[in-house]
Amino acid sequence: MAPTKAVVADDHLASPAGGKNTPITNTIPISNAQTDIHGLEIWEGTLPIIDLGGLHGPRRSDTIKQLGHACQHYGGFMLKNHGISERLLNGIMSKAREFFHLPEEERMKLYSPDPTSLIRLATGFKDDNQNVFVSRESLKFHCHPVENYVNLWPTNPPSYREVVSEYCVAVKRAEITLLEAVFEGLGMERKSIDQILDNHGQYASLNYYPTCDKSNLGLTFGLRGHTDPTILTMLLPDEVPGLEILQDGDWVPVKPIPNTLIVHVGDVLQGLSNCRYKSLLHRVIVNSEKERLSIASYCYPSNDTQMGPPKELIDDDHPLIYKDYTYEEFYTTMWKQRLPDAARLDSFKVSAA
Ligand SMILES: O=C(O)CCC(=O)C(=O)O
Ligand SMILES: [Fe+2]
Repeated sequence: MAPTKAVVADDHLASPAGGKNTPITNTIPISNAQTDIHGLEIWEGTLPIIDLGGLHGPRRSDTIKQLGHACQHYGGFMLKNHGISERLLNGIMSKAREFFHLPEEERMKLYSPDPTSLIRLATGFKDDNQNVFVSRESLKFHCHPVENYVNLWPTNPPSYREVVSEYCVAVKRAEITLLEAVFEGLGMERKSIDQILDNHGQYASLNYYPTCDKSNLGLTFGLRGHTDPTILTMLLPDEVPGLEILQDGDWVPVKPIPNTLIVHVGDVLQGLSNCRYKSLLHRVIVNSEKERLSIASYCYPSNDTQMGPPKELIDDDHPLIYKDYTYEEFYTTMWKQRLPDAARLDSFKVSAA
């Protein structure tokens, strides 16, 4: 079956150490971490820090439990020891920066308003209803399997295709390792990811947030509050803060940790887990001094994947919340309703029938 052509809304919207990637460890001491009641290390009061390396060895079952707690209580986590080398993290960030610093007419060659395009540049826009400007410019593209798409990618800046493909493959590897652990933690029958998610895909977005004039800061967002219509989103931020998550009714900033990814639970995992895990509501704010970049990798299942929760997750304490629906039905509905967040799943609730 052909891979799904997922549509990711504009305004929503390893095995570590495999292959030639050298595993990295955080050399910067994580001094602002505290511990929560589950014993998880929490970064600056925001998200737990998970060590992906813990899945390979005697700490595997503890790490799987930590992952489960993180997805259940926080909707996301900071991921260290993900197996993607520092060279590659810096490499993709530089390529993204070079791309967004190309002249506008060069970037605009990739512009398309069609969300089903296999690659497209999306620009900032004004939302007249809410009288706000959403300033993110992004280059979005399908990337798994990479050889099916790489020929559509820009050749300018030089080496763009090489570096971006290497990153996409490496982040996908980390994603699969994580997902296997997440599904195991949910107590789902041990099946391969391919069996659960069929011909799953990957979609990436290089995100660019220009600086904003001080006088317009109050009316400008990088991205408005949203959840991602994905299973998981793996986000590589640069060093400039800007991402905020909604926790207990407040927007709290997530400060980046060098060489560390930020992972969001997406709507699809909320549905698959019968709501044990909640998708993370997040937004991006801008500032007047420094541009910001981030690289998002979105993992989504094939069009035909049945998105209802598996039977192992249903019992008297956990009655069925979502009926069976396919991923195609989910994103078609999302696109039609243009709902910004996990409310997109509401029409698939058993009680909505
Ligand atoms: O740039 C960020 O920190 C977040 C990007 C994001 O939310 C997305 O691409 O869905
Ligand atoms: Fe997002």
